[in-house]
Amino acid sequence: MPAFRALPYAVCVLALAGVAACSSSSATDGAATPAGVSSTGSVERLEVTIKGTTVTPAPAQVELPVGSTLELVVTSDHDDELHAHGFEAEAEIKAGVPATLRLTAKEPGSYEVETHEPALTLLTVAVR
Ligand SMILES: [Cu+2]
Repeated sequence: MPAFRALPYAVCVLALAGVAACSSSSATDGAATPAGVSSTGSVERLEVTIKGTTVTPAPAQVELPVGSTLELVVTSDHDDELHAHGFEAEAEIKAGVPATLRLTAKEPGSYEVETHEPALTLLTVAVR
């Protein structure tokens, strides 16, 4: 999905067009952009939905500059564990309840974010 990396900017452009305010933090928890990435300064937000073994949006690589933060909001239809390799970050997921994991990029590299039950790769974070 080559267009995926450009999403933060695409969303920003849309925001300028009046879809949503670029600078406003997502108080609506993505009701307007269920599968999108939006940018709030140095924090990017990505929402992922899991239904069984299906991950939406499809697993892709997200680029994250060193020093910026990715706020990952994961909603699953079952209880699970969320694990971000390299960031040493974990979160419990309760069925139907959005779980938020904040990943701050420190070391350049490529890191997988996954769930454990079942083992699914949600995305790869490429820190640059
Ligand atoms: Cu793991």
